[in-house]
Parts: sequence; structure tokens; C-alpha cells
Amino acid sequence: MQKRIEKLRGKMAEQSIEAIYVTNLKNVYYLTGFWGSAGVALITANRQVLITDDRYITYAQSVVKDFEVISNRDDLGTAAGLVKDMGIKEVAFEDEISVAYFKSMEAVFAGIALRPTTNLIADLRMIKDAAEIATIQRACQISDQAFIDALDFIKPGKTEIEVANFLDFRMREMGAEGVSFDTIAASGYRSAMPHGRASNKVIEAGEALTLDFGCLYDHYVSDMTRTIYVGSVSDEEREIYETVLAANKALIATAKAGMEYKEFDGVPRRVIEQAGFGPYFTHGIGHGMGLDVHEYPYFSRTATDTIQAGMVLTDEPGIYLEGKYGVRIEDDLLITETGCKVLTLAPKELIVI
Ligand SMILES: [Mn+2]
Repeated sequence: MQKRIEKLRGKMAEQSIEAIYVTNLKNVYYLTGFWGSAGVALITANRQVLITDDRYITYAQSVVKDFEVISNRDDLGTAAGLVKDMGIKEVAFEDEISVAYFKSMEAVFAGIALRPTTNLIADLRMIKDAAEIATIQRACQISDQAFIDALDFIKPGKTEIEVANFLDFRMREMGAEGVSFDTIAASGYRSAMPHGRASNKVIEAGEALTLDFGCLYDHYVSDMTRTIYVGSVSDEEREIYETVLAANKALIATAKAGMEYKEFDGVPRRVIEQAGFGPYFTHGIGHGMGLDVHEYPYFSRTATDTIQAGMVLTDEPGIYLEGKYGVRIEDDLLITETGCKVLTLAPKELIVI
């Protein structure tokens, strides 16, 4: 944790930020180790303070190291008092706060300049340290195993919701705190909807079934997708499946530190375009993940930023033929200097059950 604080201080020094008031709860966790519904951090060049309230104080004192921990329901007033005592003239804050909260800040910090910052901590969070990688890896193992177990559970006649509930429950049984987002189970024509949440639709023989799910393990997420076939698979479905798999694998074969964002998206997209399905790959290739299931970086077809070692990124090409069926295959990749390590290891050769 202290290394993260030192990195943040480095960025603060570069931007001449004297103090930052951190309100995003996941950023508070990232910096302090405190996880709760009420907690803010105030960080200066030589002080680091966590302000929470009586409900959390015992817990906070037991998990938070190297921070002054203050219990006070009035977090803004407490922070403003500290800032004034330290003689600080300007406080940086995270620009994602609500307008209402900003107005409160203006009132309480009267006389002190407020400076919005964008993604200061999100940028740090893009590069995972060894502990974060180990935790994400465990989250991925849990979802891999839940998928393998679901293959024995899925049968014609089950509903999408029954399959989703099975996955969710298995992940909890294996130690997950919960799911990282509402499990997607989309069968038949619904598999052509990239984000078809599980419904009461009954899964029929001869249908595709796309499962996009993940778990929350020790605050970190996994996020994976597999498409399988129930009973049988048509030639066209097989063709789009093999195309999506080739796109997914092409990115795994080429992703490494230094690759431009537009290439991270472009390598798999070209595989799909060359097979003639370009117009049916309707979303971006993936996103960063960690404490949030969607976090920086995000990819576009024009961005020339480069991916870096320590990023955990999803590789999720898809093809969707509206009204018929769709395929998506999603893995979580750890980027390294020389390539990438696939963290989701559930089978992805075409499966017919
Ligand atoms: Mn995803």
C-alpha cells in the first residue's frame, strides 16, 4: 500500500498538488486497505489520513496501516480543518463527484482553492502489483471452475436464469464474495444480444448459449465469456465460432507491452473483418479490470497510447447475427514485457453438450 501512496505522491509533485481529497471508495481501498461505505482519504506530501465514522472505526484501525485514522461523521469538515491547520491553500479532488457534493465542498472549504483531477488514481490502478495479480488470478480460477461445473448442469429445458444461478452459487461456494456483474446467460436468438441478461427463456436443443460472468474475490474481479452449443451446432454457427476463437487467439499471440491501443483492438478485429463478419463485431475488444469490472484503459480504433506490463485486460471479440445467434469468447490477459499470460483457462474449443 505504501508504494501506491509514494507513486501517488510522485504524480502529485509533478502536478504541484499539495493535498488530495480522495472520495472514490475503491480508490480509498486501493490506497488505504479500508473497505466500507463511508471513508475518505486526505493525502499530502507528509501526511496520510483516513476519515471514517464510528461504525467502521474498529475495523479501520485493524486493517489500515501507516494512516492516521480519524472517526468523525463530518468527513468534509474534518478534512477542511486538517487542511487549514496545515496551511494548505489548494486541495485537489476527484472530478467524478456529484454536483451536490462539490457544492458542499465549496462551502466547507471556503477560502481554500479546489482543483479537480481526472483519473489520477485510475491511472495508477491500471498497473497491477503482484498481490493484485494473484488475487485476480484466483478470481479467474473460480470462474473457470464454475464454468466447467456448469457444463454438467446445462441441459435443454433449463432456463437461462437457472444456469446463471448455478454459476453464481458455485462461485460463492468456492470463496467468491459475489458476482462482479449480473451474469449474462443468453440462448438461441438472445445470444445475438451482446449483453442479454439471463431471462426466463428455456434453453432448447440446437441453440447456442453465451455465458458472460465473473466473480468478486477479495475485492477484485474476473470477467469471462464462453459460448457453447446445446445438442447440436450448425455449419454457420461453427464458422462464426471458429472466427471469433481465431480473433481471440490472434490477440493472445501478439499482445505485449508497447502495443498501441488501436492495435490491441485492430489485431482481432482484422481477423473478423477478413472472414467477412466485420459489421457484426459491434463493440470494442475489451477493457481494463481490477477493483472494477470496467476500468482504465479503454480501447478505441484510433488511440496511440500503449499497453503496459502489469495491465490486466479483457480480450472479448464477438460476432452477432441479429435474430439468429451470436458468439463471444472472453479471456482476461495479464500483459508482460514479452507477451501476455492468459488468466482465464476454461476450455474454449467448440463445445457441444
Ligand atoms: Mn468484459
